[in-house]
Amino acid sequence: MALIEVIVPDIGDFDEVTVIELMVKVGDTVKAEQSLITVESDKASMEIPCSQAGVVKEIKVALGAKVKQGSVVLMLEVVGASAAAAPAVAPTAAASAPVAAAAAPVAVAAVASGPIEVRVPDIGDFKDVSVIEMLVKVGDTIKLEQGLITVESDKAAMEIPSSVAGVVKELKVKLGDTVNIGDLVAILEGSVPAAAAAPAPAAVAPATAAPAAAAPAAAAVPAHVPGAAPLGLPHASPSVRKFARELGVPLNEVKGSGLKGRITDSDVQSFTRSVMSGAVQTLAAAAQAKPASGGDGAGLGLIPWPKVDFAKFGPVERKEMSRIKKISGANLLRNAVLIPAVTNHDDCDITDLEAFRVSTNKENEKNPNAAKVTMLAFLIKACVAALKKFPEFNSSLDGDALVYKNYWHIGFAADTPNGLMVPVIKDADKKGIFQISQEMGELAKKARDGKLSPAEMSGATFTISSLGGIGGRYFTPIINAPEVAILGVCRSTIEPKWDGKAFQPRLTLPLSLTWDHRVIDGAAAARFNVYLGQILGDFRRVLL
Ligand code: CAO
Repeated sequence: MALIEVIVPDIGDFDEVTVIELMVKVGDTVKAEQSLITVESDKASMEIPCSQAGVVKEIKVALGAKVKQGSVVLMLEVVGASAAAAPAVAPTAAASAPVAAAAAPVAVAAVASGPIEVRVPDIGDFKDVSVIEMLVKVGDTIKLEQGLITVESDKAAMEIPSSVAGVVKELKVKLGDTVNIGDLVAILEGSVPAAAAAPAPAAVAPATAAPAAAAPAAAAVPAHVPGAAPLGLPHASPSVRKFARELGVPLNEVKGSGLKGRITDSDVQSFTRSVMSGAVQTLAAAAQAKPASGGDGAGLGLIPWPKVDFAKFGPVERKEMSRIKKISGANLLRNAVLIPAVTNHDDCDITDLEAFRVSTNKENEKNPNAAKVTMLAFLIKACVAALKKFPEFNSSLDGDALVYKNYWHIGFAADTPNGLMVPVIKDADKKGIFQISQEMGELAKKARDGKLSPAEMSGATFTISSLGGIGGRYFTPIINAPEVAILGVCRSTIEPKWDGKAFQPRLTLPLSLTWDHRVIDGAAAARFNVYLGQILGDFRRVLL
């Protein structure tokens, strides 16, 4: 057993670095190569590993302390070593220490203007470092020394800057790639400044395998030292970044409790705990929830909803909205915001259909079991025929794909004392007008009585909203997502229609078809309305 000093190894051309994290404590048993502290300059963060296994007896540095090559980090009790072996710690440590400082500038293969290859410079004795961030994209105009990518080993994260200014023509690496010295990072169109043209890969000093070589190597190259983290990236050591990635924690949402706001392992752990307990929501989750919950417009980058003290202007009464109104309001808002919706208005002639409906109801007046036939039932049946002819109206978006449904469940908006509800006539294609009328009556009553089950309100492939019993001319209904279209109908009126010889009084039904422009084109929408009008004008067409 012997007590040895573990000292800061050769860290290239960094003079003094700040201790930003203590990764072990007194009493810890550490392995060889285990990281002891994280230090940071204004260009790089690095973990200082231990060159030998042992037990930490005393820590000689404090958070925020400045250290440099040779500073004592801690006292380590090692097995089988003699006190005389202590000084050997430093060089050994140096060999395995991060050498971000020794990194050369990004090397270029050309000296004239034109396409320039930008390669990974000498990054010391790091091998197979992972590309963890792309800092530029093709077409970007970049400045001299601007970071191109961030790479990470298990010991350090470094930004690879460009030694030339120019326009990125091609990126030769992607996220997750592993790169080594000399690998091609990007091809730039630009001109090489005189100072940067010299260090081509061949000119880069040898890797700092031995401590003696490290300092001269670093000194020999211009000062394009990879930085610790790109602008805006949260402060965290590579091991913390790795830990956060494994847990899927968005580091930029974690508040660091370490020095200068640095994020530590325990910050990541407590963030994870808060998310799991529901106390905190990640931004991604919040962004998804925002449209549904109404929000205040901030998530969309809008100015906040006006807050007015209405009582200042006159007497007011505040009433909480019904649960249904709150739920439907959130859904309507999401659908209105997220769907690029367009509404086509049209008219159709339902003179003969209305005459047929009235006579049918008259025939059944004496039959107590026969449901009253409604115009809406005919509309449902006519829509099924149109949906079959134009299947995209009966589809839903699923990512980049369209899901075409081979069933025709038609929802209809029902006005209830508690708010809008949309019961669904399932398999409307298989049902006759009487059955649809009867089911509609039952479902509408249930809706008004607040007795609809979730199953009776789900599965619609298309919705009709009829204001015919109330009035109005046209309106712009909001699509009931994930459906892609909705038909609004208003009150039919007698209109004069020119038959080629004279104006004839015709019962005219106003149609308002709203459709999702991601799925449906204007021409298809116009055709849908025309076809629907033809069916409603002569219902025998349903049989064709
Ligand atoms: N043109 C002229 N008259 C019409 C008509 C039309 N397009 N549609 C219905 N009518 C008549 C009916 O024939 C009925 O007259 P009679 O009593 O003389 O037979 C009367 O208007 C009442 O009909 P109704 O609206 O009660 O029945 P319906 O089958 O047409 O509709 C239902 C049922 C549940 C859809 C309806 O009651 C309802 O709630 N509509 C409102 C839907 C709504 O709120 N939409 C807006 C959604 S967006 O906020």
